[in-house]
Amino acid sequence: MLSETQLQQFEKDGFLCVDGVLQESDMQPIRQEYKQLLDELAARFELLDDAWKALSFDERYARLIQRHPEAYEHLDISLPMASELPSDAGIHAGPAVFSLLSNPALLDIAEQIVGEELYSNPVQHVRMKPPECMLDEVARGNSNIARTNWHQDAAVVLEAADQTPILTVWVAMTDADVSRGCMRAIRGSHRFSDLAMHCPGKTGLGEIFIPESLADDHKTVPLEVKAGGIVLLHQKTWHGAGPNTSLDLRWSFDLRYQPAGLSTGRDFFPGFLARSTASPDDVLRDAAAWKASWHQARKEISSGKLQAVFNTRWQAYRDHQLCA
Ligand SMILES: O=C(O)CCC(=O)C(=O)O
Repeated sequence: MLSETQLQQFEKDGFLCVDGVLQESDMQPIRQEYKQLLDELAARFELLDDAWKALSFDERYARLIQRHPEAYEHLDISLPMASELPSDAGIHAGPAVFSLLSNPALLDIAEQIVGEELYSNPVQHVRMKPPECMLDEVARGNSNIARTNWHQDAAVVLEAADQTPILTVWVAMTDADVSRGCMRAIRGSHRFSDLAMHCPGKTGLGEIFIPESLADDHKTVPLEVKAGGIVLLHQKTWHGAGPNTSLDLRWSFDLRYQPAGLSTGRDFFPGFLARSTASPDDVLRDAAAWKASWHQARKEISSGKLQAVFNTRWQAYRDHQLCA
């Protein structure tokens, strides 16, 4: 649980780093699930040879993503941000990830900020960033595997969620310091008046960004935490992440929670009730049902029954001089 001082710090700064929230026993099943997933992907992409077997987890991931950056979608915990989805689009919705989303230590903290009716917002990702020197120019433009441009999370969801208080809970699976490309933020930026101007992504719908020149006017704070620590972010806090200049993997999950009953800003993707005092029987406790909900969304989006729309509000700035 957060102390009163920590809660006030979060209010004031728009971010809070908290070490020691998850135990090794919380993280071990996720490491195990991803280890198995990497082997499955190695088989799919024909990398499963004797050399593969001799590699560590970090080395296996680096080899896979270097040769097949497109494999990333099978590791992510959301469907790809694309309006046209193939019926077999990749997503990882395994039971260990569902346990993380429902982890009592994370929910206790989220409840202190969001309230008792906690809904898991489906804007969620895994970020697995190998040393950036291993990546080519194209991969370096992908914030899931390399640096993350300045942005506000409120700008990443549709306008329908402008009034929804969405809390980002960023979970470190490895230590995250400056050399590994930890997040960085601008203190108090959640209290700047309007949403900042964001440019449409150059390399993908998810890559909208606040022009560097606007962020350059402010002092930035590195959000360093150890593995098992978390970073809380207000939805309007300006933040991003530097490159991983170390020789180690930088691995994190960004999860989001909000009060139940409000738009998530991506209502075509499935969220779920994670904790509730008013309707405890409606809390989702079944990992298989969660996975099925993502598969159902994929079916409906790929068949055209459901429309998936991302970040349309920033298209108007495509030719803006600051977006060049
Ligand atoms: O982990 C990162 O590099 C970026 C995460 C992020 O931008 C977020 O959680 O909103």
